[in-house]
Amino acid sequence: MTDTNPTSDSASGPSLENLLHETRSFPPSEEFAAQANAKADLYERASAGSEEFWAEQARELVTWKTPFTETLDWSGAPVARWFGDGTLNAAYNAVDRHVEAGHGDRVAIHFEGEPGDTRTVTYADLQEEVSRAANALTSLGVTTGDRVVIYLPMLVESVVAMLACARIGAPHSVVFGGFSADALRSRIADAEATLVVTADGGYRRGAPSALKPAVDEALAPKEGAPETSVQKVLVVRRTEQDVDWVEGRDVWWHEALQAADPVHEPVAVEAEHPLFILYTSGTTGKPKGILHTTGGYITQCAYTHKNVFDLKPETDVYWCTADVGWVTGHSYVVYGPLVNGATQVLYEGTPDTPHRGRWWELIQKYKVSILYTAPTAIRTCMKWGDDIPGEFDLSSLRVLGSVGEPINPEAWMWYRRVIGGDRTPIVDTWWQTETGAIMISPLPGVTAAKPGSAQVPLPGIAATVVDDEAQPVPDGGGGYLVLSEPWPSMLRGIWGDLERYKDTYWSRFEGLYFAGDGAKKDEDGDIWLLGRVDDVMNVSGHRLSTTEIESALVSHEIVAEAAVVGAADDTTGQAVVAFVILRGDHANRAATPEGAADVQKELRDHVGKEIGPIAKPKKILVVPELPKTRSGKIMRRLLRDVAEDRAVGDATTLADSSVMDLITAGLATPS
Ligand code: 6R9
Repeated sequence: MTDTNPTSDSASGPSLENLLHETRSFPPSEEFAAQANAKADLYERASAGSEEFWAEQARELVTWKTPFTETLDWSGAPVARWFGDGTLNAAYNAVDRHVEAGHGDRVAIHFEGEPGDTRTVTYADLQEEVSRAANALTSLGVTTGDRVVIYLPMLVESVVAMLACARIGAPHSVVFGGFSADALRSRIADAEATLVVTADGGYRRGAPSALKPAVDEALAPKEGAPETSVQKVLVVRRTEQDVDWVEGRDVWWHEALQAADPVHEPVAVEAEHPLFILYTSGTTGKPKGILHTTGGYITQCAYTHKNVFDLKPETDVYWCTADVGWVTGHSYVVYGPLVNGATQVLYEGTPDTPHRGRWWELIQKYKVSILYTAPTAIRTCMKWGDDIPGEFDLSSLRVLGSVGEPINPEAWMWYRRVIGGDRTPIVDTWWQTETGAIMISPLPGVTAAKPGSAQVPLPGIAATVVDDEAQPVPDGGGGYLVLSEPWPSMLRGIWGDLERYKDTYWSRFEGLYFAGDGAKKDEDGDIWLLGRVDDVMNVSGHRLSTTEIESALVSHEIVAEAAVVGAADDTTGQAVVAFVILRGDHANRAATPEGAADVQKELRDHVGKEIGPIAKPKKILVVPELPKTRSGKIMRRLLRDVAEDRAVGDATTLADSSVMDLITAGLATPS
């Protein structure tokens, strides 16, 4: 029951067939391949010796203050040192050098606020603003090595604050703007931050939503909690809501920047100087502060951003919809695109404000050519219907990316057909907060894409699937995803807890990084991600992947979204329980008990047909929404509570905490 080994015989049995027999294949068009940054020879160049390959990338894509002479020092494994004797500054690389190269007038950021206000920020503007902010931080007492917590909505200031920290060598720790005061307090305490950057509020779903009260609460004395390390709070004015003010502690961002010198000399730091700490939830309650350093991290961000998205900085308009509170926002809103000198869109709000076509309208308006988003967003748009994107001109798009969870083949096909006009390559990119940058992904001008599979490790990356004994599985086999060689943007540890770092990632298999994801290799050797190992269910001794049953459900025409959990079951160990959102009018069908029973039967039979009778959900619950984190991951833990008839656990990290009420209220009526 608790055995989550996805490698036993049953895993390779009929249950995975529908995923692994994907026969659709989308090779790049000749025109695309001919103009692509990455050609097939990149794989050969990388395998010729990955250390030299990475050194080459680091020299080509990054400007060093002191060039490095040593590439990798792995003698302190599992803590790597990359480019250890080099010095550089990440903000200089992201901003100043583009201005020095004559690109000061290039737009860095097209900002679009949710209410429709806009701001165009060139690289020269960004240089001035980041310099002022760096001087302001310094005058507020922040020095190299001090930690700064950033708790902001998606604003230009969020990017500026991160780069200002990088400019003075003060590691930032961005806490997602929707996290609670308690979550903020524990992260501030763990990082021992001395300054917090926040805002009065931000716009969300058409209304101002306050932010500063959470900071006030997080910093207020609390019984049993240590006294806060925070000396100053810098407050961006966005919504002009009334805020409480602590004299001597709180400072307006605009006043501090106005008073600051617009010129600032970036601090050259060692390649291994901490750039940021980003907290992710672990299996225990205490969040893990994932530590990233400077040289290797920006090298791999720039390398992947250039090759996976085929970025042409002079002509592309890039848009990654992730929030900066998530690692995707760090690597693919801030460091990757800016180090590469890209022009990008930054959007503050939600995709359905004021209407469900907002994203597509933005793509039309800014002629976005590269879009990077998450499967959950794609499935949501799919649910809203084809005619909404159909109203807009999306012909500027030329590359589409996906990240965050496995993308079901049907959602992949929809993304390509409806958003990509049946024309654009799709890159399904696998990586983690811990890996810092993309690790497994097709190359858009090289790889024939296969819907639903992240496919191949990038040139320079060593990823494979192993069994319980750490042996690589043959094609067709399943097991655990591991990384077998160090990579430049790998985490350098968990902040303040080296043992936990070793335990979590390096103790499962000797000498291999254990990612925590189940994976399969198909007959072509392509990698399929099957979700977290703890999302693998065991029903009557049969190994079933949540992802796979979800894909089967979503492939039925009446289903828009599905989430599957394994609920404890006296007889079968675990039982499959599915939560589904029906498409459009079909939702009405489930409104009566008879209708709901019909829908259930139809879907159970469908899963039985697609995967096999063993995978048929024991229960199928029709719901209006699914509980998701801000980064778009379904919180199966909460659904498991519902499935097992327990009180619903802590829902504070949900993007919308009212969703659980909606779900449980709907289920209270007999169906
Ligand atoms: C970047 C990011 C990491 C976990 C990872 C895996 C899942 C991410 C995926 C994917 C299948 C993909 N994941 N990308 N699964 N296909 N293309 O999401 O980082 O928030 O740390 O999550 O997300 O389970 O282990 P993070």
